[in-house]
Parts: sequence; C-alpha cells; structure tokens
Amino acid sequence: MLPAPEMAAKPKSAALEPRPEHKFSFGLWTVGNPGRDPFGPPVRPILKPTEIVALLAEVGAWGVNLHDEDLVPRDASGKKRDAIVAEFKQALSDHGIVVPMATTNLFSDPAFKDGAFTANDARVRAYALQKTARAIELGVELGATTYVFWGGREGVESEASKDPVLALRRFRDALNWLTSFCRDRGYRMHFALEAKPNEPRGDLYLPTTGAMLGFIATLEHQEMVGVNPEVAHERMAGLSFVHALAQAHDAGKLFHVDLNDQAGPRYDQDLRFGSSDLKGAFFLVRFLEECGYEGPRHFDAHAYRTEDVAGVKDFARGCMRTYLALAQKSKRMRQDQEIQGLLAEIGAQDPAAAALLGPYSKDGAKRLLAAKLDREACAARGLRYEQLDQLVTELLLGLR
Ligand code: GCO
Ligand code: MN
Ligand code: MN
Repeated sequence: MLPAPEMAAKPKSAALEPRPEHKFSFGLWTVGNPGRDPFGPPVRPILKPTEIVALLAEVGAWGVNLHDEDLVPRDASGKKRDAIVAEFKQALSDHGIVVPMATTNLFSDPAFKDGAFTANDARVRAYALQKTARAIELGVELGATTYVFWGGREGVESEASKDPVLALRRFRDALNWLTSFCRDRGYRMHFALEAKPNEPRGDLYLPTTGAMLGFIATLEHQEMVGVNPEVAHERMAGLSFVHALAQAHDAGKLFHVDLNDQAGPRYDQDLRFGSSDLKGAFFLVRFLEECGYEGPRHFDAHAYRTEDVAGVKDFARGCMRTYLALAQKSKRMRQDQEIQGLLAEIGAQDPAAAALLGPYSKDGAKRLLAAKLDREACAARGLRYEQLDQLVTELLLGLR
C-alpha cells in the first residue's frame, strides 16, 4: 500500500468567502431539491423553507428566491398562508437573508398540462393570471423587487394543437395585464422573462433570450420588463451564453441571471456553477463583473443526486467559490501585461479606415465608395488569437 500523501492545510482566502455585497442567491427549489428525477424518487429529506433559509445563511448566501408553492401549499387557507409567511419572515430576519426575486409555479399543477398563459382553455388562463397576481402579492410582502417568468409548459408537442401567433398574443395579454396590475397597486416590481428551448414541452415558445428580447419590444409597459437568461437553457440550444448576456445588457434588459452549468445540448442539467464548462464560466463571470451588472447572482442549480444534505452544502459553497475565483481571474486578466498588449494590438485601428466609418452622410458615402481598401493585406494578417487564447487558458490554469 502506498503511504497516504501529506495533506497540506489549505490557506483560507478571505477573497473567496461569499459576502452580502456579492449578492449570491439560491432558490428554495435549488438547495431544497431532494434529488427526484423522471426515473426515481427523492434521495434526500425534504427540507422545510425555514430550514433552507438556515442552510443558506450557514453557507454564506445573501438571498433566497421562491415560487409561490415552494412556500405556501396550493390550497392553503388564508389563515394558514399568513402563518407560514410569518414564520418564514421570522427565519429570514433571524438569519439575515433577503428575498430578491419571486416567481410563480405555473407548471406542476396538472391544470397546467397545456401551459398557463398560452393554454387553449380560458379557465386555465384565468387561473394562471389569478395565481400569478397572488404570487406577486406574496413576493411584494417578502420584499422581492424582481419577478421571474419562466414559461414552464408554455409550448406544444403537436403544432396541430395551438396557433403559435395566438399563443404569443395570449402570453402578451397576460404580461400586459400583470404589468398594469403592478402599476395599479403601486408595486415596485420589474419582470424578468426566462427563455428555455424545450423541456418539459417538446418545443417551448420564445425559446432563447434573443427571442424574449424581441417579444419584450411588443409589450405595453416594456420599461418594466427585462430578461433572466439561464446558462443551461442557452447551452441546451447550443448557443453562447455570453452572447445572450451581451445582447440583454446592450438592450438595458439584463434584470436577473440564472447561473448553473450544462454539458451541451441535452436535458436541462442545472449543474453546479462552473462544474462542466469552466472556461465558459470564466468568460461569463468576466462579462458580468465588467459590464456593470448589479443584480443578484442567482444559482438556479442543484446538487448531484448522489449527495446528502452535507453534499448540498458542498454544492452551494462550490457555486459561490468558483464564481469568486473566476472573478479574481478576470481581474488578473486585466492586469496581465502580455494579454493586454495583445488585446491592444488586436484593437488597434487604422485611422484612415476608421475615418470612413462614421455615421452616414452623403459626403461620407462618396468617400467610402471611392476608397482604395487593401483586402489582401487584411487577409494576410495573422490575428494571434491562438496565442491570446493560450495565454488566457494558462492564466486559468494558474500558470500566470
Ligand atoms: C427550469 C427553470 C426553473 C426556473 C424557475 C424560476 O429549467 O426548471 O430554470 O428553475 O428558473 O422555475 O422561474
Ligand atoms: Mn434550468
Ligand atoms: Mn432557471
């Protein structure tokens, strides 16, 4: 037998400890996920919401998010609801945890088997609106200022079953009703729409963040509505998450973010942040840290089904620690002279060419059309992206 290696005590870096200003949040449904999957039952005890709040405080999180039903059972009486909410609020204040975001479960109840806002049955659509209005009231009571809309079952298996334009109209009507409801009540709430390409339906409407952004422009109170892009959901469609973030940010619509990980197009894995595509995670952390995003860093992920409650804590700590480590790396990248030198070279502009690129004018158009542009020189120039990417890779590997 080989002798056990000496375990060097790891120095604890304070910079990797989560603090409230990092705004790390988890959903009740994430750390509370008991490991149920389509093939098997829960493997972990079902934790009470108040226990989850204590767990989150223990691991150093700042916020907890919830669906209405994560806290209040669907058919609870008013009295029961108020008692549950009071107990939960007490746990929040005992543990110093806030509720930044709330949402509605519009997918578990069998009534929603054909969707909620887009269901063909008007009774279902009315119930969805009623349930969401009540859930918004709950969110307001708990102090949430962001309200997430994930479509859940808004989609189809058979295109024969629903007119896709009508479905979009119904979704739009519901959001217009709900923004008006918030305005009417004076709620300081903004909405964040979360796209997903498929699962649990065969095809979901508005499947990407880009599609959501296009849709938002058709809403009545569009200033109240932005997006909540999720890493796993864009990757399920084989898309770049950073590009989704960038488009949302550029549109002034990055209201919230669902961080997790996903190994390519397949079912929604909701893996621990950074556990699959570490380099992709780095570029997205770098984007969030540098674009001025000030909202919550929400981990919409859950622990492997192999874990017990201790493993759930490892999972939650891991999400935050990896985020902070990657944020440090992005700072390092800004300080790395060789990388910055290459970036300066890549970004250098030919002044004569740049002068041709201003806003349109008749004279400018004449100049551009007459200009001699050296295509061959452009084509012949090596861009050094191989070297740049290797330097970034080495920085991530701790070699720089
Ligand atoms: C999923 C979604 C959900 C939503 C949540 C809040 O794929 O199941 O990501 O976790 O984010 O329902 O709207
Ligand atoms: Mn997901
Ligand atoms: Mn999500």
